[in-house]
Amino acid sequence: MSRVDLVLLHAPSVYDFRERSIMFGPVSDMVPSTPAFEMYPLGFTTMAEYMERCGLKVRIVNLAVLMLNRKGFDVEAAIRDMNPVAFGIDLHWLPHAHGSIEIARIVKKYHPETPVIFGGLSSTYFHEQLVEYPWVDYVVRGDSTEKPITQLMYALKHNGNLGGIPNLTYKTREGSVVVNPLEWVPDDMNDISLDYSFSMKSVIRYRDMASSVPFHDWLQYPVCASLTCRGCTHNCATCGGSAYSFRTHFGRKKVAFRDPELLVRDIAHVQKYIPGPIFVLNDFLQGGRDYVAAFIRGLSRIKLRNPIGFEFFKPPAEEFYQFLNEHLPDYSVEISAESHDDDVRAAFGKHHYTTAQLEESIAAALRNGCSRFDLYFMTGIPKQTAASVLETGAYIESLYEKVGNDKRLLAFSSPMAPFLDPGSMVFDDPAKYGYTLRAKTLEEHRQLLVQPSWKHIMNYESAAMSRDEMVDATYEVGLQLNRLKGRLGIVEPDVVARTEERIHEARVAMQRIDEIMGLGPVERDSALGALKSEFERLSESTVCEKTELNWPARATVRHVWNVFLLWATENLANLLGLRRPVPQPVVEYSEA
Ligand code: B12
Ligand code: SF4
Repeated sequence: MSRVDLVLLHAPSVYDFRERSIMFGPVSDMVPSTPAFEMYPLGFTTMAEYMERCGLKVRIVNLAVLMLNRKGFDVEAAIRDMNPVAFGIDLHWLPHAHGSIEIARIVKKYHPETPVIFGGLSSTYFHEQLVEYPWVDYVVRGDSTEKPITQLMYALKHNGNLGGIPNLTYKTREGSVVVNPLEWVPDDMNDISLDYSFSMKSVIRYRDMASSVPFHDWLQYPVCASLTCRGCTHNCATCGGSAYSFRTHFGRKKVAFRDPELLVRDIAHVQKYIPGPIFVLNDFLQGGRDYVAAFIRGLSRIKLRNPIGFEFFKPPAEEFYQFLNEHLPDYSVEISAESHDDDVRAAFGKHHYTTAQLEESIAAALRNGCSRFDLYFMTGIPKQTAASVLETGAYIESLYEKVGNDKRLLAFSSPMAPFLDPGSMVFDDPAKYGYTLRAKTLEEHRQLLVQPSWKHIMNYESAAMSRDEMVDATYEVGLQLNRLKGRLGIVEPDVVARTEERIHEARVAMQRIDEIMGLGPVERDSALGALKSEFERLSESTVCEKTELNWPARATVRHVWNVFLLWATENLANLLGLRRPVPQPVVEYSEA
């Protein structure tokens, strides 16, 4: 097999999480990942698919999943045995600040001459600090790097000129840092593709399923994402993906949409091979009436059978749910209301709807065939006090009463943790929103990540609620919701009992860590080390069972047959040395 051009590596949040004793807490309870945050960015798939179309060979290696799945997996040996033209590492989510930089160090240890390229939103925000690390050569900035990274790869392979590559930050041989303009910010998402058959072909080609699964339990719960747009029209104060953040730090002045026909094509591909639910990320209602109609009618045209879920940034009206119900056999909805209190939600930046409007929308969805309505709340947001958080349980109980205790409604609450997003309005001006930052630089965040508990790791403190209050309120709401779901028969009694027990134990463990922090360094390390397995057990599915988040999936003979066909054609192509010709996007580069 010919040499791979680019290996994209995804690190765990904390590199040596298997050895360290850290109580990560409920930081990843609302996402499919474990606290290692093993899910790689969707952008790995869009970049890899684009580069392959341009004739480059790209491989995704999810080191975090490999480390989770195999206790003895030797990261250094695996990296040593790779030999690509360049390595790419994501530092998209700031919680990877420790793992990503450590992986870069290991890459340079075994391959000192091989270029190391970073990218992602956090890399963009901290690009100048990032290239100061001796193990990082390039940062490709921005939210759309498919084209600039292809240009960079051409330049690296053919000794091309780096000066003309947009969005690139790099170190010269003499060690000075060059920052090219952030000019590549496309107005639409039509040149790229979130094509899951690309990932499947890659599994077949490298005979390696374990390296490219998106997260730990993906094979049990094969959820797929569909992306309507890049950017956001809203301005939530703590969000690093807000309109403000995109404008100020990522060069994006307006939201870039994917053409609805292309979106439908992406989803048709998923439905061919994968039985899992499809989650449409980023509220497509932001695209306007015509966009919405074209997308939903398109899904009806392909006779979508997979369950499909939509995220909405504000509660839709009844006519819209009627429209969904007419066209889709199985749809679900997700809204992050953050707080039941209108003032708190408004302070967060979601002043565009009230709790009363939200309630009307939930009732309308449930009347119009919605399979499931997930409602999310968050602790740690502006103006939110512990007392306000503690009202959540009673509020949700009253909400259930209003919808006749309908079990299709599922409410969750989680903390804003471990970090307040870099590049958010609060991060950039904390005092204005009543916050103090406990870390500002990339290195400070890297150090925070190896603190003993999520309370010590958090990068902020709100004037309205101390970190101790926040930890306590988070666990208390977890208990309230767990008991409520038990009473309503939404969660089985044995699961309710297990969750209750886990939350109690987690609270005790947090107190124990505070006591341990009062000891001298040697006793402290040994006392924390003794609690390692306890911490691991109490940091997964803490405030609810992760499976509660899952939508149903059903595999059919048709999926098995289509995967077999793909396997057969891909293997034949590999055997005969054929790579099917594909249209090449125009990517220019200049000789040095
Ligand atoms: C979709 C989404 C998710 C999905 C993730 C799907 C996925 N696998 O990517 C879910 C819901 C699971 C999720 C989870 C989380 N998310 Co999120 N998410 C988003 C959202 C809404 C959209 C992202 C998107 O559209 N991506 C588009 C795809 C195609 O591009 P991409 O993946 O970003 O990749 C491109 C670039 O970033 C860059 N790039 C990325 N990696 C690399 C690597 C290299 C080498 C290069 C060159 C380039 C590069 O190039 C790519 C191609 O153009 C944004 C908010 C927003 N408005 O943008 C938040 C956002 C990215 N998420 C955020 C956070 C904090 C999280 C969590 C940590 C929350 C938590 N505590 O659980 C987790 C982490 C999950 C994990 N790793 O396990 C923050 C990140 C802030 C920060 N800088 O740290 C954001 C900005 C806002 C927010 N608070 O939600 N998230
Ligand atoms: S949290 Fe707010 S600003 Fe951030 S992506 Fe969601 S709606 Fe947009």
